[in-house]
Order: sequence, then C-alpha cells, then structure tokens
Amino acid sequence: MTDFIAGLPKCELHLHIEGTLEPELKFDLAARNGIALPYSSVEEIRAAYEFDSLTTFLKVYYEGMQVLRTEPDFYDLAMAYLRKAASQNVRYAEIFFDPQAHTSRGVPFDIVIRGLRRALLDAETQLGVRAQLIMCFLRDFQAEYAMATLLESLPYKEWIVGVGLDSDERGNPPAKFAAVYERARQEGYLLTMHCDVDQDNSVEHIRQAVQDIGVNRVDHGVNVLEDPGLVEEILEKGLGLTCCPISNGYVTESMKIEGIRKLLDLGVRVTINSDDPAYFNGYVQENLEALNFSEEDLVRLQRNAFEITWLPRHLKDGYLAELD
Ligand code: ES4
Ligand code: ZN
Repeated sequence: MTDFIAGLPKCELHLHIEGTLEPELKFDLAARNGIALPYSSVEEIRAAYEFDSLTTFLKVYYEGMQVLRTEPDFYDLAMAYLRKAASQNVRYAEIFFDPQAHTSRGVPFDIVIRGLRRALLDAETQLGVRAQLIMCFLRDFQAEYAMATLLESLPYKEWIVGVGLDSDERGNPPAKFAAVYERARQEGYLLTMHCDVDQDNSVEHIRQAVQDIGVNRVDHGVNVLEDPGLVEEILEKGLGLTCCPISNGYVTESMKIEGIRKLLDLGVRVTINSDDPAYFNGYVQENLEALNFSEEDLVRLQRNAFEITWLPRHLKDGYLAELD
C-alpha cells in the first residue's frame, strides 16, 4: 500500500507553510538571524512538540515561526516544503500562509509574500510541482485587523488565489468575519475557512460558513456529519472538505477516520491533507497511509482533491487524466 500511495499523483489542499518548519531549518534560520533558541539540539526541539489540543499546539506553532524574518527565510521555508512534496509525488499544492503571524511581530507583508512567491515559481520550473497561495486571517485577532490585511494584500492579488481563516476557533465564529469575506469575494478571491474538528459549536460554524458566508470549500468540517441536512447541502453544492487525519489525532482524541470514511461513502468531496506536517510528523503520504483504505478509495480521494482545486478546468483535467 505504501508503494501504491507513493505512485499516485497527489494533491495537497490544506497545508500551513509555517507548519512545515522542520527543526533542522528552525535551527539554521535562528543561527542565520542571530536568534537564541531555548533549545540546544534538533532533538530538544522535537521533544518540545508535545500537544494534546489546538491551544497547546498553537502556542508551539507561533513560537516556532519567530525565526522567520527575511525574504530568503520565507523562500527557504517554502522551497523545503515543495522539495518534500515533489519527493512524495505531490503534483499540485494550495498553500496557506498567515501574514498576521508575521506582520504582528514586525515582519512586513511584502517580505513574506515575495519570498513565498519566488519559491513557488522556482518549484514549478525546477521541481515540476505547481502551487498557489491562500492567505489566512487569524480569527483570534480583531476583524478590523483581518480587513486591513486584506487591503494590504490587494497589490499582490494576482499571487493569491483565495482567503482562509485559521487559529483559535473558540469564540471566533465565521460570522465575525462576514464583512471581510464579502470584500474578499468582491476582490475576486475564492473563499475557504477552518471549521476544526470537535471545537465548540463546530456544526454551527460549518453552517455559517456554508450558508451565511458562502464559502467555496471547508477546511476540516468532519463534524458536519452531526447534521444530515447540512451534509445534503454540501453534497448538492459539491463543496470539498480538506481533512487532516494525523492532525486530528493531535488536537482531538481521534484521527476521525470513520467520519472521513462515511463522508467519502456519501459522495462528499473529502480530501486528505497534512495541515502542519513538521509538527504532526506526517506529510500527505503518511496521512494517506494512516487511513488503511482500499486502492479504489485512495484513487477516489485524489480525484476529489484535483476536482476541488482552485485551478482552471483544463489543468484539473490534465491531473485527473493521470489518475485514469
Ligand atoms: C492550525 Cl491545526 C490548526 N488549526 C487552526 N489553525 C491552524 N493554523 C495552523 N494549524
Ligand atoms: Zn489547518
């Protein structure tokens, strides 16, 4: 099964670039930028990756990314991920970035996006991996800061395919960002947002995202199973869900594989992704292996993934043909 998965042309649609920062690169960047880390070895960094909830994870995640300061730092981060993706036969990736996690500590927006963009261009020519960027707003900051970030992104609109919403979901429902999403839609961005597994009000958050905001996709969203009417609506609209089993296992008590299985059987366009692979010890290959699904189902998952990409039809069809 490992070889079968390795051979499949794959797609990654839920991947936080800051969550791909491996301890080795963290060490190198800290040295390059003259930053003292509270760890003396890569092993010590890894040992600190202990979390059992979204809150404990996010603390380590935001602390870790403080070594990212310069344009080459963001280039190196994205290039390292794209090399790893290429090694796993990932043909296309839609990559989240969190500009506010950097602008809030004094790193300018243009430094972040220019570094990431340059890596995407090089990856396409040098590695044969295509990728696009999705800009995420941090939902635990004020909506006004998200709006300011949206406006700041407009000169770079051609480099960003859509917007997302991540970070701490408790008390930060989709409705908080209704105006930001409306403006993003007017600007031509496609829309997605996290509805993390087993957060407070998960189903209500999915409902708001789908019905009130009108998203084009939902990130995670497995809790939709608790509301059959909403499942039906997602089916009718053909909306995709970007699920992340290994991540689920870290931030809740379960990888939610049974739920993913059910959604797949119902015909919902579920996909398998890695979320924050450097922290959760699994890229897309390992996430697919964790499922123990049949070859037929694994192909179906990849078909779903290419089908819900934010690519023009002819490019989707090119990738889909590789799965025939
Ligand atoms: C995240 Cl696992 C998860 N949940 C919410 N926001 C995030 N940002 C990066 N990883
Ligand atoms: Zn995520």
